[in-house]
Amino acid sequence: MLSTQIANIKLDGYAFNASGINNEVLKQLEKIAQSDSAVVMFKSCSLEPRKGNPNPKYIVKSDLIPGCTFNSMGLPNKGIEANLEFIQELKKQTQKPICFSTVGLENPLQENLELVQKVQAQGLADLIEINLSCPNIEGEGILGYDFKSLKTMITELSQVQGSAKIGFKLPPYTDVTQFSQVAEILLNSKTSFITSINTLPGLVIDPKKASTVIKPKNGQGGLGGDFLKPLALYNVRQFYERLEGKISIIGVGGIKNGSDAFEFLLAGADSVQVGTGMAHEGLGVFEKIHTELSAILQENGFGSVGEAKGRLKFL
Ligand code: RRO
Repeated sequence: MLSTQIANIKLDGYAFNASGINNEVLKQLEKIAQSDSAVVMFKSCSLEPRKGNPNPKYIVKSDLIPGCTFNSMGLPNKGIEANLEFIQELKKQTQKPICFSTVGLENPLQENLELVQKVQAQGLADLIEINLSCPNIEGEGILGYDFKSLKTMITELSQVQGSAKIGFKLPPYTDVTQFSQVAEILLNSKTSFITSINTLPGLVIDPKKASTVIKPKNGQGGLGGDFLKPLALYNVRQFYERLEGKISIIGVGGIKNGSDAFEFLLAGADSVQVGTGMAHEGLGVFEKIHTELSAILQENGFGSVGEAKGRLKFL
């Protein structure tokens, strides 16, 4: 049986569901709890319920982007009050750690503060992933690229201590100066974990129709899946080299089998999340990843996840 830890929270398994894929309502969350996912991860939640962007807003599979998904969901979610009830129900049904997810819109700091305080006051969640990287809010930039706001958000929000450890979901970064700046902010805060990376902003065009493929934001959205894996591995490794083992790292981007998960483990990820892999293969993907990863660890002479973590070889 594989096990790992995120900020001292023990996980039975290494992989769990990424936010945003079939985890918006209680029925879907219950199915995740019953699967081999190591954590029950929630859809990012705002203070008020939201319907999200106009359709079509989600491409699950297309030859235009093999192995990928593309979305501009626009944060559909049931709002904080309903989501707190979902946590309460799930706690009766599962021992698995629960990772809540919060997002702020017009006033991200204030709204996230209120959300995190409500979750901490309830005292049932194990982890809170604060989403600083949604690419799909009309008229708004990605918070994680505005380093001044990022510093304030990470510093203030990581201080709201309670039953849940606080972490941040980050956008894909591409330059060493970005990793250094973000790592410094994180190390000077009370952050327990990061999740790296969110979807990559992009534009998908269907040449046969000379058209975009989704409606919101003139066809721009977030790309997930196969195309992301090298970028996600790069992000995990860059943070692993800078965070001195003080902040746990959850890798996400293009993981669909045990070999992919092993690559993230070698890069330094404490755990991984699966989004597109779950959209394409369903909840069975977690058992598959765990079975395959166990075999790979054994073949390579590693007795545990911890033994292999970060043990990437260089030429
Ligand atoms: O709901 C979304 O449009 C969405 C979010 Br909040 C996010 O963080 N990442 C993404 O690809 N879509």
